[in-house]
Amino acid sequence: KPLVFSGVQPTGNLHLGNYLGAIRRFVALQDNYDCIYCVVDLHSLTAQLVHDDLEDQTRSITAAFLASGIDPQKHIVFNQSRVMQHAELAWIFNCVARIGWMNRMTQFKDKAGKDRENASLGLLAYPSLMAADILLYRATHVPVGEDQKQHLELTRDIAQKFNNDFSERIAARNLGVEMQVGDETVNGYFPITEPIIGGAAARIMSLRDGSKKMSKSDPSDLSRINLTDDADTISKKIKKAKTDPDALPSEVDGLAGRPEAENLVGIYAGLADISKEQVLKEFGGTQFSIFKPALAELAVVTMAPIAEEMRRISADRTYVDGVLSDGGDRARALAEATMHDVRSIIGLLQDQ
Ligand code: AQP
Repeated sequence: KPLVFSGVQPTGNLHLGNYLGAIRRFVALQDNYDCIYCVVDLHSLTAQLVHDDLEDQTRSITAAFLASGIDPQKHIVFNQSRVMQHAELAWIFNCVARIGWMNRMTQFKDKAGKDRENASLGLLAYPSLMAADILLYRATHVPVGEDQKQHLELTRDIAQKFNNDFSERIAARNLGVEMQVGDETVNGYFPITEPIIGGAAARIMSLRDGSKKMSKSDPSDLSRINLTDDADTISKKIKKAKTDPDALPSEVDGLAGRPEAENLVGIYAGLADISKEQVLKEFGGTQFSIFKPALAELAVVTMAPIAEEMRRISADRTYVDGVLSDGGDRARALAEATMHDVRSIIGLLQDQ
């Protein structure tokens, strides 16, 4: 059965990129898939070990999931560290994946910066833990922003190598399933997960620099719209967003070489759930002095109810903690079933 897994790190204020690129799509997938949505707190240690308020950050991401419309009863919402099988499978994948694969990850290069020798080993191994998150539930689909595409390809490589390396042992235990990989039908234990990426909001850029993605860790708060920003702050940030002096073009091709204009059109399209073409049909020829207020109004109308609901849910800490505890119990049961198979496939002795 198709199963969706995705996660968000509790590393700071959620922003419009996280919402449009990921969380909003999590909500939309609930009708057609079984979904597992995770606050990936172990991942948040990779770039920064000591956090002042990791517990509250974890609760806040959970509140954002719930406020956006994720149903924790029909689906599973939990924080990663409650289910220790994530770390266990990540260790096994550390032994499946090759160092060269990790060294090629652009996110590692970006986040490690020039002083690579001093980056944590966890930052290098991040994609291995991400593969474990996904494959622990044998998830078939993963909705993410475009920045995660390379990590998902690596997840597929890890699944494929595990399936190949252990093919005889998987078959001997009758644990394989037939699956389609490209044109080939293969038998394996782990699925070759499909990313769900795309649409106008797959990559929302910084409001201050159209060449950088909108990010929680950008030091400038003006670079992003936070999920918790009030109406005035949203309007101010959009007003101050970097643009060029020209009017909006009527065709998408006309956005080429205009990253800031393209970004604002993409944000509008994402918020209104329409294509960039449709936005330009309405606003082609319009100056930013007209387009920006329209965008600000749409952002406020879309985001304000979520912020309000987040505040309401966050006030009930017992409820939020209960969701995570219950979700953790349900996730653990699924995760342990997978790990039992994996230990058996590898030959790690365990009670039968
Ligand atoms: N700018 C973005 N546009 C579209 N999608 C985005 N995502 C992140 N930024 C954008 C998607 O949001 C989900 C959760 O991201 P994450 O918090 O787990 O990790 P991240 O990609 O590292 O997010 P940030 O905001 O950039 O955090 P920091 O600054 O801590 O690195 C993912 O699906 C991601 O693709």
